[in-house]
Amino acid sequence: MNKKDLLDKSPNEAFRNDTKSMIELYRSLGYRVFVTQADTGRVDEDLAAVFKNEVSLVVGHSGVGKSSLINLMQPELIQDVEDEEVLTKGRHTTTYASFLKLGTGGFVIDTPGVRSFMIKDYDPINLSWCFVDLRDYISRCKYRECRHLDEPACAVQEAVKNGSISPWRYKSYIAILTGASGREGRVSISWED
Ligand SMILES: Nc1nc2c(ncn2[C@@H]2O[C@H](COP(=O)(O)OP(=O)(O)OP(=O)(O)O)[C@@H](O)[C@H]2O)c(=O)[nH]1
Ligand SMILES: [Mg+2]
Ligand SMILES: [Zn+2]
Repeated sequence: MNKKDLLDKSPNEAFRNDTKSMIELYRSLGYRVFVTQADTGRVDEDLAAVFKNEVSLVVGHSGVGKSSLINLMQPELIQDVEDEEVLTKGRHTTTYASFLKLGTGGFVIDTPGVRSFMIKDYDPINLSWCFVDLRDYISRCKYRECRHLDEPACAVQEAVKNGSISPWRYKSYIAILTGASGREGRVSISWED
């Protein structure tokens, strides 16, 4: 999570609390979450250590600071970053993927920002398996081909309702499933419509 400074100075308390809860949620699922600020000019040592001895790919929405973070790790080429922060997401600064050797160790592929993505030949069974927190439930659904969307006797929907699965994660799942990932926040849950 980059741009920590903007979070710290946000007057929106609900946004600050939600972001903190989301970081904790992802950590509880076993993901390593780094909270960074790329424009301090100093690299986060723990983050650089993740890249060392590996080939990594940096992916995320346009303007979040991917190239800025990579530039702190002494890449063989300095990547362009947006001159001034533009609030309207009308353009991408990085327009092609580049493979870079890092002075701090390892190789990285910087990619242009994504606005949304969709898995073209999605298969709900494979997709739901990619969500570690859905795995325990998917085999307990009544229907083997359950998409966990609006099917009856769905163990995943039950787990969301009783709080065992975070609604944020479930919304991420249905956003990708339905091809609405760019509007993730606006995906609604069928029983809450
Ligand atoms: N406030 C703040 N601004 C940042 C931070 N990191 C990067 N920025 C600014 O955010 C803007 C976008 O940064 P980029 O590194 O170009 O973002 P990107 O993710 O590579 O964007 P694309 O190449 O379009 O995908 C630039 O103006 C950066 O200076 C940060 O930690 N805090
Ligand atoms: Mg970039
Ligand atoms: Zn199901």
